Amino acid sequence: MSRAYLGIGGNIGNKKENIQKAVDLLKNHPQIVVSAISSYYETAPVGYTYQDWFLNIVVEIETALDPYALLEYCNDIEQNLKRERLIRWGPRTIDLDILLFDEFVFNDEKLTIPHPRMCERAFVMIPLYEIAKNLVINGKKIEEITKNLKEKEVRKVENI
Ligand code: GSY
Repeated sequence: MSRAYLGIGGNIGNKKENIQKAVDLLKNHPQIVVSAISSYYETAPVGYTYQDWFLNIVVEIETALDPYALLEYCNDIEQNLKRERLIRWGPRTIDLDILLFDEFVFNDEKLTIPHPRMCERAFVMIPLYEIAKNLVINGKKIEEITKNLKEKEVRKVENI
């Protein structure tokens, strides 16, 4: 079994319901066990800033799938939830990103692991740190990476 971390988020429609449906679809797969789920976070948009705030979480899974099969299943979930994404970096119904997959480091035309922009993104690192305090990413402790990110643009939602 492998351990992987996925970032999930969206900013179109019912954000919480879309994230919950994505988590349920992960749980439905016979070769995936969802082992930890972060809190929900309201997060300022990164990339294209003239759009609504996102709702984001990070989940930890145990899986017998290989990274490409996992990527395909994540894409299926996005299709299943009728993902809308009108412009690159722009608003979207749901997005599932593979952040980490065991200790793998690789990069090809389909998949880059660790996710290439994850360490700059508070909306990824803050929920990830909540559920995985001892990770080392690209040789750096998660604690160090996370403390340099702007927490003010990422608000943990207490009652959702
Ligand atoms: O890569 C994920 C999609 N995305 C997000 C997101 O999930 N949250 C925030 N806050 N900004 C984002 N920009 C993009 S692109």
